[in-house]
Amino acid sequence: MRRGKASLPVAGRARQVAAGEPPGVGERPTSDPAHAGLSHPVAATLSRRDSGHGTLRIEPGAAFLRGFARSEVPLLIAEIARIAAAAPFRNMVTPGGFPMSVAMTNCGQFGWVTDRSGYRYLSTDLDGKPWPAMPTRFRNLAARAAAAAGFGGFAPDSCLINRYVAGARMSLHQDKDEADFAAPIVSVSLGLPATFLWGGAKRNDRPRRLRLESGDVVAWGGPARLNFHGVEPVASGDEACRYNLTFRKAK
Ligand code: MD3
Ligand code: FE
Repeated sequence: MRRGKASLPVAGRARQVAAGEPPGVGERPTSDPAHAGLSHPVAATLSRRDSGHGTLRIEPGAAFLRGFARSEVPLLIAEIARIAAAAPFRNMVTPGGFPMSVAMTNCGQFGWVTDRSGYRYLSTDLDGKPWPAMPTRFRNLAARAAAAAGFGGFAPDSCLINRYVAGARMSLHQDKDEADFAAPIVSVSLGLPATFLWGGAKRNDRPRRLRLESGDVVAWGGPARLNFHGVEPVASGDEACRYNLTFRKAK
């Protein structure tokens, strides 16, 4: 992925991005027969308008599943605590030498890391210890969400866990450190809400803004797989931090 540009110095200032509603947003329930059982990636449009639990908004390559993981948020956060006890969150350093404001750890066969040597997937943490196994609950959630978005058979080998304390952000970047862009990416938001930035194929495409709340899931693939995206600085609130689980097929 490359937070090449995703990462900013911890002290980095928020980047202002103009808000924009997606044009012609269509809201469709997951049960809509026109979108059930899709055998290939469809697409979804993201919108800040409330779509209600269990609905999808469709536009090429991305599906927004509001509240898809809501019922299991406490269990997911408990799993994160277990993983972090074995593989601690780190503010990893970009190749340019800047510590990221987002702290990260991983579980699964491969984990995304960065240091002065570059961005890459490793089977161990930077200290040489294998990543904790991906919990069955994580694996199942990712596969169910991908399937609901039209990406059947998703088998992630990597789960990056991002932790955003207030002020942490991720600037616009593409996820391109994976071997095969045919596989989708599934993102699960937990804890504090955040404003997600969803751009186009080019860095200069003006991003749309989408508020992601605890339990929301987004799946990306097909024509949207290499879109630029980022996260605005997280505001403080009722919870200590925001977590994002990012499921990928790394290799
Ligand atoms: C849009 N994390 O770690 S993944 C990342 O909230 C990252 O922490 C986000 O971006 C976060 O790289 C959530 C969202 C995502 C992932 C892949 C995409 C959005 C995407 C690919 C294409 C378009
Ligand atoms: Fe990303």
